[in-house]
Amino acid sequence: MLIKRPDDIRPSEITPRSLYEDRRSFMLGAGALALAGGGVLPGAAHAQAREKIAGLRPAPAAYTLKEPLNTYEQITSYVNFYEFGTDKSDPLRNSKNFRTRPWTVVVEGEVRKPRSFGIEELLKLAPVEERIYRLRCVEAWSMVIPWAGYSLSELIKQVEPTANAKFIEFHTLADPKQMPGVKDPVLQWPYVEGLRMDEAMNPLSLLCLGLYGELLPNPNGAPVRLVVPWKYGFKSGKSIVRIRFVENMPTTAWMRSAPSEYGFYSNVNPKVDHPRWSQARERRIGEFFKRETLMFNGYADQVASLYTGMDLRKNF
Ligand SMILES: Nc1nc2c(c(=O)[nH]1)N[C@H]1C(S)=C(S)[C@@H](COP(=O)(O)O)O[C@H]1N2
Ligand SMILES: [Mo]
Repeated sequence: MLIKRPDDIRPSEITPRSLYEDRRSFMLGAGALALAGGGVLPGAAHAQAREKIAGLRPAPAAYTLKEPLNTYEQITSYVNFYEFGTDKSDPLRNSKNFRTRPWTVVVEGEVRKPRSFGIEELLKLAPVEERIYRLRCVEAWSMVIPWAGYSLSELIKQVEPTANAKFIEFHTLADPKQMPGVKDPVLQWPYVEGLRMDEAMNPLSLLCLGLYGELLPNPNGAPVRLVVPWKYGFKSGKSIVRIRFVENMPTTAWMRSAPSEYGFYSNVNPKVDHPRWSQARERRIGEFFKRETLMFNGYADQVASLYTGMDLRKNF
């Protein structure tokens, strides 16, 4: 299959909702398993089997943005997943044999009921919804993505956090045998991210298990990742293996690597520039002209109240 470079992707290739619906009804009729990338060609760029999510339901309107979706090809081929390489096109190629079964997520720390969850348990923990979110990367590009999952709060409820649980750390897999990028000290591995408890409990915070009605593709963080749509994309850790409830604000992998550039909060904020570039505008992948970046990535109504009284320049 051909992998397009971002500059080759035209606006007309962003899929209108109606076409996506058609594609999905086609897929529903075509049975549960298909090959990646229309992968009938020998030497297809990735060999991950594609599997439809059973019982997926549409999310309420508040979680379903009405904007044209980026295509499956854009979303899986233009990614940041440094464990599989730092070039945006590396993860698709380098993750094709990534093993996502068996998979366990350990949940520990300041909780009354620490335990681990197998990936099959996670798929059944709560009804899996399709949510259409904007994703805004700190590098000033964005996409509109149909994720599948449920609110992270569903998992948090299960383990009963104690009063000491003020923050949550998310640790993602760092397996040098499967992930060539982990040999590169570009970050300190494993990739660690974090949220304040109230951010994690906000219903927008998504425990994400799928994309375009199917289980998550490897380049996007299979089998389970976070999606926190009002924050820069790097807050949404991929391929999570450990969730730890803690009392103190975690130091994330990006804070460790460049503390002046990446703060803990990393809320999308057009008024606070990155030290090396402006955050006022962004390029929607597939579009030519830049668009204005929205405060909290357009989710201010749902999340601005989490930060009342905080100086968002200091707490960047
Ligand atoms: N484990 C891990 N998670 C990660 C990253 C990464 O390098 N490793 N990159 C982040 C960045 S910078 C972005 S923009 C989003 C991109 O998610 P997407 O490629 O699925 O859109 O993943 C985030 N999660
Ligand atoms: Mo990013």
